[in-house]
Amino acid sequence: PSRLENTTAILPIAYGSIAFYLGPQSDEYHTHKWTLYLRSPDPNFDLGKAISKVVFQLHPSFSVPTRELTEPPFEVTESGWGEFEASIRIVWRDEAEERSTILTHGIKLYPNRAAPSADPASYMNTTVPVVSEKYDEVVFTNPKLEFHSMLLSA
Ligand code: SLL
Repeated sequence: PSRLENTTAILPIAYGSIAFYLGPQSDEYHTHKWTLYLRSPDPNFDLGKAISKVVFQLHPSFSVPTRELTEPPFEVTESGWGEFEASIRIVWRDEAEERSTILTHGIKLYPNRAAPSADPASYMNTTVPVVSEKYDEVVFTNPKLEFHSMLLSA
């Protein structure tokens, strides 16, 4: 009954990965250090107000592939050797009465090479990270009144 009618609420989100090549500190299984994250593109909005937890699902080669975070920053930092597709499940706060949102993100360790002849120095670089970020908007249809007003408050 407390759902608003003919209303949509929109929550902008940004998610992605940032990866650094480890250079001389590399070993066979740890060539890169990366962070997979979910954040608000609006620095004044605290995503923690809307989210009860974020579950990051990593590749099964990680010893603990499921990582749950109940407060910001919603991110996981790891070291590894390969690119893979991770999933990010957002569980909204109970009072929202919304189904969870599932995102996927390909963790990118290597930059796009312009040409096969590209200088390896351009991707074997320990100071320039490889960033892959997406911007998206979660749409809540006929949201609960309290959830809607919370999303509108900065
Ligand atoms: C594949 N793309 O499809 C590869 C999988 C998995 C990467 C890459 C584990 C690190 C660790 C890691 O980096 N896995 O064991 O700590 O086969």
